[in-house]
Amino acid sequence: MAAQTPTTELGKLNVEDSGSKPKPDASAASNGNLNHDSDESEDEAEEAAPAAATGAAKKKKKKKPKKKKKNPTQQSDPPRVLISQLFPDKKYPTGEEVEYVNENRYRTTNEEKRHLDNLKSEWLNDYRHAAEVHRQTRQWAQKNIKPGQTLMEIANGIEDSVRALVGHQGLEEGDAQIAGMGFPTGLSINHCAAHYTPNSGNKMVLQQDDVMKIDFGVHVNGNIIDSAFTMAFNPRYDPLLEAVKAATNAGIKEAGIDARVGEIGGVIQEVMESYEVEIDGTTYPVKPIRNLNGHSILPYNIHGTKSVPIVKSNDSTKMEEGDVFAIETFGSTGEGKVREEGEVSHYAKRSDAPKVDLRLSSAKSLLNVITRNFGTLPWCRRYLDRLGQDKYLLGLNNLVANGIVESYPPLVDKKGSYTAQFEHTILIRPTVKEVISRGNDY
Ligand SMILES: [Co+2]
Repeated sequence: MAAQTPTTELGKLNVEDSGSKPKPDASAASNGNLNHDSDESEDEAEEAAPAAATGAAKKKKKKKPKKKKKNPTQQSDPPRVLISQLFPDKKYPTGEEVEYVNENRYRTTNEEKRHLDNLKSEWLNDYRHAAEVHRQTRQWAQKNIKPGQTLMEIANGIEDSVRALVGHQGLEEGDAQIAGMGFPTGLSINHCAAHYTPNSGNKMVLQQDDVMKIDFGVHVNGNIIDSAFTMAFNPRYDPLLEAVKAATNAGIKEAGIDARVGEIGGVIQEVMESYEVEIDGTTYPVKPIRNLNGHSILPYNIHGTKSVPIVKSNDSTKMEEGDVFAIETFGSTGEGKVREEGEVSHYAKRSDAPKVDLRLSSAKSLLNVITRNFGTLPWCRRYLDRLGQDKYLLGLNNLVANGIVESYPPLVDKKGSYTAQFEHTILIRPTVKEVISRGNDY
């Protein structure tokens, strides 16, 4: 999930368009169902086979072979098998471990630092668990998302997978805070860079020439994986996607203990600006979106206190041992600057919410629902719908106006421009840097 630069000189921006929310194309059929074949037959074939090999004594007993339901050993399509079942020892795969360099090189083998690592093994395992859910969900999504599908079915496909893989549907109070969505599935298209997800009734359909940023969070015990990628079906966008992927990886490489965030921004900018992309005969420089940032992550709190700019800055804040960061970069063929526009879908209760005596009873009761179900984790309107809430907009807007709930409107660059994003979560461990959400996809 993108962090906005705290400066609010957004008003000065004179990008002259309104109502630029991408419109659904009436001509495209919307029911491109997510197609998947089931591979359930495998287990049965295996169970039927070994009878002949067993001795006579066993044969007698085996008059009425009871069909034993074996635990699945591989993921289904769509993903519905608990990750904890696929890793019966409950040890989840390690992300990409990168050794520190220079004055931090000693850390990799240092006894004291290894001890510090071991003290947090449970936290680390929860984080790796969440990362594996993210990888398996997104790799299924990458295979199955096609033009013609509605954003609604794409978002539901991802969220149904995440909830099934952690085994928490989040329909009872408190359940969504054990494990599940770390924040809503952003499906931001073309000049929209971030924070778009369909609200109920949205009929938008993914188009062949769209560039879609897919940014979703998975958490286990409040440890949030924030990781995003970009999908396009027209190869003309490849250089744009390459630029942003390379810039994100450059930022990840620069990150480490005592690294200054402003300098990381400079490296990201340099890599991103070394690319250009030709679209319809016009060549565009790839610009970093300068008012979007990476950010630190805290338990149950997607935007921690530190920012990681994606352009050079004199912010000398340092990364420290124990920090968790979302390194995300955005590239654009437009202004390289976003502003808020369109209907809000993403919200979160502020961790520093003031104690306000709410006069509006609908706001009071909605706040209870939010607190009990999501705490300070971000959510979207669809999540209220699935809890059976309705007619909540007045109360919701009242909570936003009172500074209790923060709204995250869609963030857009100039109409007609294209934006891309790649993002990973990294752990600044005592011994190594772990790119925990790394996969063989990105
Ligand atoms: Co983020």
